[in-house]
Amino acid sequence: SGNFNHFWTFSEINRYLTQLTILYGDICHTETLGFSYEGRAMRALKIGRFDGTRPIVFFEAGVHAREWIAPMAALYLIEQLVINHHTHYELQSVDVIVIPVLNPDGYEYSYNYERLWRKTRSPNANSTCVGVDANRNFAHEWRPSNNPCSLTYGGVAPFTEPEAAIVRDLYARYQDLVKFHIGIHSYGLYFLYPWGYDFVNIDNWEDHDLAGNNFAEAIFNVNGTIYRVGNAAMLLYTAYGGGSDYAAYAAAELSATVELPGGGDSGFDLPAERIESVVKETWMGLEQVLHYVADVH
Ligand code: 0X9
Ligand code: ZN
Repeated sequence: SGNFNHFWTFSEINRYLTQLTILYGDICHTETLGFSYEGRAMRALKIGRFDGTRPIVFFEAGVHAREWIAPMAALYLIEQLVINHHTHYELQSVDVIVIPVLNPDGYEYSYNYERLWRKTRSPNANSTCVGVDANRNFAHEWRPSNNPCSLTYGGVAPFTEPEAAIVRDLYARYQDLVKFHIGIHSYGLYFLYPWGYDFVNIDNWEDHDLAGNNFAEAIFNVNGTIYRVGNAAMLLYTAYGGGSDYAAYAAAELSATVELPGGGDSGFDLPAERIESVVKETWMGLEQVLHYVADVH
């Protein structure tokens, strides 16, 4: 099993995923969904049968490079689901897809060169500024933006970034089998549901609110960490072309962005000593997401 006392390098993460599929090949496998701008594999761990009938819960982390705690939380979730597979009744009816590092170029760049890097690493025409915010590069309520140097630059068009396009492709492939989409981010202690592009609630916001409160309560019961649950635009800010909005628009019955705890000087550089307690409490919340889907479907 993994060591949650330090932040793993991208190659450590890949070795871990490969190792798990060797040891537990009967219940999980990895799939390379595409390649980043710099050619790194964007891998998913898939747990379950994927026979075209079972509901799917889809977790993605690491779309923002500097939010290192997010991939760690996704890896801890993977570990719990795979190693303790038989203790999770929800896995008898639900399939799970986890992308622990959706933006591997950015993650490597943040790890090796610039701790607070956020975006992808693709070049922008007529600019020395690099990268697009992949969480502004989705087609639902995408808006043109004119400043490639902005941290939230959405690109010249939706899905210019392979990091967003592979999520689009997953929805094209699995469509409404995907019942719940969770984007794992940091930081802020939020469970944010659509819509994020405007101050308007998604039709089934009450279901989102219930699922979010289950998530928050399970986490509160671990260490007393308090999450706020609500509409993404109202609770945080509006953002165009986000992945959670796209998921809800494309097919997912429920969709949320979770913002894990902050720490360190910037909020993103949580000290390594805190990883273990954060991923453990987060797992208790994410398990409720699986229960929600298993119990409803
Ligand atoms: O701005 C984002 O992409 C997310 N926050 S982060 O600090 N991790 O970058 C929040 C996205 C949630 N959606 C909206 N607030 N609309
Ligand atoms: Zn983020």
